[in-house]
Amino acid sequence: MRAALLRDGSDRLSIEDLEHSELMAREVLVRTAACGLCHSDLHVIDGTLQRPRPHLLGHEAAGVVEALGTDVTSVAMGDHVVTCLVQGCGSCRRCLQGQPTLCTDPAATRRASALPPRLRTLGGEAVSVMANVGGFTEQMVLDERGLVVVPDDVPMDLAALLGCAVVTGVGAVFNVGEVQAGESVAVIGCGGVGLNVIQAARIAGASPIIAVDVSAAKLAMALSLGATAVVDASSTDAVVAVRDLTGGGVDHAFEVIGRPATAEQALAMAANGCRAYVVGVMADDATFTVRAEYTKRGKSLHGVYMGATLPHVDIPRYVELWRRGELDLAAMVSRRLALDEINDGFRALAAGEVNRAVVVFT
Ligand code: CND
Ligand code: ZN
Repeated sequence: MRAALLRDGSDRLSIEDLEHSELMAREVLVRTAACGLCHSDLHVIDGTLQRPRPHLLGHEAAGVVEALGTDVTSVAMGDHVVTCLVQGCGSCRRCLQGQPTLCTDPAATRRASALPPRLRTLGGEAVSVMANVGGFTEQMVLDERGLVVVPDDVPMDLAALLGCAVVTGVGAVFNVGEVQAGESVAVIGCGGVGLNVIQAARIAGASPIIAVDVSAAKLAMALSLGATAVVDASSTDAVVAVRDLTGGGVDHAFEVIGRPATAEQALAMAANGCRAYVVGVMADDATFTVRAEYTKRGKSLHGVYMGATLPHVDIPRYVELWRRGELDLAAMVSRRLALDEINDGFRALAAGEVNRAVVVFT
């Protein structure tokens, strides 16, 4: 099967053939239909996140079930499925508390960490896999716990977004922020994930919803998806602007870029007693400063991983919001590409040209 691989010494993906070893008991072979390009993939390409290479990127995919391991019970042949980055073991303390995004044994479902390696190039090299998904390939093998079945009428290129951009952005608002009607929200970074934070804030009834970005096109998109005010951070001090618009700060400030400076901005934008959230991903050893003053002012900082999602609960809810016209998935996809156009897709993502670009397999 063809796949886009990230190799040592390169920031471009090469199209190569890979092979899976045979299915383990709880594994499922999925024919990939679509896989979105996320900035987290770019973080691996640019070295912000270190992963063993050769590496198969892509963690926001949808496809059709094509074969089943002997013990699989939760999906059937022909089912349309969305992949989950969150694949809790189901038995550690965090999973039992309903927080699989904080699972302490994520290797339980991790084919890539199995020995001998389960995914190889035709030359026999072991290939590691992004977030236990690895969607930039014609066929994926996933543990059944890492798949959510979706109705057949959800277009596959839109369904793919449910796997990351939607669960991360909407989950940050619903599951972590628990944003209430009438509360004020600022969103710094209005890309694929940030636009979903904005949509969820609108669905929750937040007001005002202030979108902050450096791109005029992203700010226009933010307005069309629910922002009530915009701040162009390329020409304005975003903290001053947000504090002015809200008379001293917002109830919820979401950082959705993955930069220390904008994480500090989120804390500065939060009103006294209110909360900042870091949704964006930074290098593990990146640091940023928390002014001691904020502790006196009762501010708090929340890390958000994968929108604290319970994929099997949340993804069906988000499908329902899409069906009712409340969650706009179509507007999120600005570009569809073939697998061998993937490097241009990542160039466009890095340049801020797309909300989401999605690889569509024929
Ligand atoms: P994308 O590149 O689509 O969006 C980033 C946005 O930030 C763009 O619209 C930029 O124009 C904007 N931007 C850049 N610099 C600034 C600035 N200084 N001030 C204001 N705006 C700026 O990225 P994405 O939406 O795919 O991902 C965003 C982050 O979320 C990224 O760090 C990614 O790794 C992370 C993420 C986290 C998780 C999770 O589970 N926590 C899952 N997926 C993605
Ligand atoms: Zn992602």
